[in-house]
Amino acid sequence: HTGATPHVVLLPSAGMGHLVPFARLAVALSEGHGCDVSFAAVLPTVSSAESRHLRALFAAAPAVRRLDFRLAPFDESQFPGADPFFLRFEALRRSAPLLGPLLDAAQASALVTDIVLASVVLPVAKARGVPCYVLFTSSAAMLSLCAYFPAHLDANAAAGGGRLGVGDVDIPGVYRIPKSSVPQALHDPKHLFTQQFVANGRGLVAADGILVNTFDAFEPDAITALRQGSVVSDFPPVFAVGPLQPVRFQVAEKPAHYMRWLSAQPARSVVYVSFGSRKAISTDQLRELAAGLEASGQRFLWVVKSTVVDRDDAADLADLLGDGFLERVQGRAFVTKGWVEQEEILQHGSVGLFISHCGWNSVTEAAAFGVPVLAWPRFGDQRVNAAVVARGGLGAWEERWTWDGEKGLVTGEEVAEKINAVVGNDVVARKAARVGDAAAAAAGKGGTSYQSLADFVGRCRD
Ligand code: BUP
Repeated sequence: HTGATPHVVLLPSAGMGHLVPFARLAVALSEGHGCDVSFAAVLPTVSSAESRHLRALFAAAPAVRRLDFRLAPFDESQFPGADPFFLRFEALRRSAPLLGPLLDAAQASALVTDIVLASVVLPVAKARGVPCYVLFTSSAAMLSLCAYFPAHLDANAAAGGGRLGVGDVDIPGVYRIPKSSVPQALHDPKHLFTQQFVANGRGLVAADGILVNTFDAFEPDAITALRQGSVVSDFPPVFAVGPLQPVRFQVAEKPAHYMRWLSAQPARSVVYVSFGSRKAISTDQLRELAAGLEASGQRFLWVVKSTVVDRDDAADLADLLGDGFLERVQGRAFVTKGWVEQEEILQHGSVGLFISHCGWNSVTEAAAFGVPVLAWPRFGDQRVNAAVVARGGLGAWEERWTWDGEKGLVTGEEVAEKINAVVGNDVVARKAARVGDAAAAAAGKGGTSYQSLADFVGRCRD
């Protein structure tokens, strides 16, 4: 694989939030930039959505080679009650040494590893002389937090005799991330996720470069600060390559039910509601949300997820949402528990607002299609991403709204009021459309993100 065609090996980790951008990167490198691409499939997957996505990727992009990556045995019982995705991150991290032979056999020109594996994979690649890049699957704001967080903890420990822990984080050159937006797990230094996050943050400086699924015009502060070395000095080059374009999967013979329903609704009239695939919602909050959607009087398409892992989801929608709800909203609403093709939904002209948990892929998809977002973040990086939505002009964020019930439930009344304030609001819609135009310009030939990816490929060629 020397000379003109670089061979790039991609190593994603668990969860759709990680698999989706890796699949998009695989296709962009293979079809858009003439690379040989190998894609590590880590088996078994945690969710059935991941299994389906892997199958669909290899069917849609036959040039992308599949590399099966078998994990070392891992005793999960040492982490009772841990999130199944965090457990998989840990199992993958412990299997990093097994990557060595895989890289040797592949004769890779470069490896792109998922951020959650960075600190353990980088040394393996380095030891073999394989350049190693990181794909950061969240916002540049979150990347700046990841890079700066170890220094924040060190400074607080020095100031408070090791007792202070996490506070508001003033990221040099970026902006302040209030303590309430710092991912909850990071407030506990002993948390498995915190240990991984800090190790990866410290390890990042050893990467040959970092790819981020964002674009210059959307997150100028964080991208500039990272590139100038204001966040961490001697930081590796940052390639803002987003929004990565959706993979064109083979089309189903018949459009899905919800797409047919969507096509029968007036332009920009539908509120699309989805809070991602990774965490259950309490029944009480679910019912307030239902009440709010009903009281708003708007049309809506709601994807309800009530379990952590989709394989466990047997609950009945009618039980979940309460007596008579589905009947009362019939006609103006489509409610489903199943997997939907979100990209297709967000591209559809009938959608006028996206109520989102602000998983980063969801944000980039809304940005790509200029759909206004009402941010209702839940956990992890989502509050940091919600701030990007609000700052970047993509939509609104009601910061008081949480999901932990700590500040009490968000009532149906509040939800309805907020929806009606943003849906059909011309100012909101115009600003979001401008973000969509900027996203298209960045990703198009000659745009900042296209050029960044070309620069990355150029380095793999050297
Ligand atoms: Br749910 C759902 N259909 O029904 P995020 C999600 N998606 O296409 P998350 C669907 O999965 P993490 C569905 O378009 C996005 O590309 C969605 O990624 C797609 O959030 C992806 O938005 C989900 O980053 O993952 O699932 O919470 O927490 O790992 O970021």
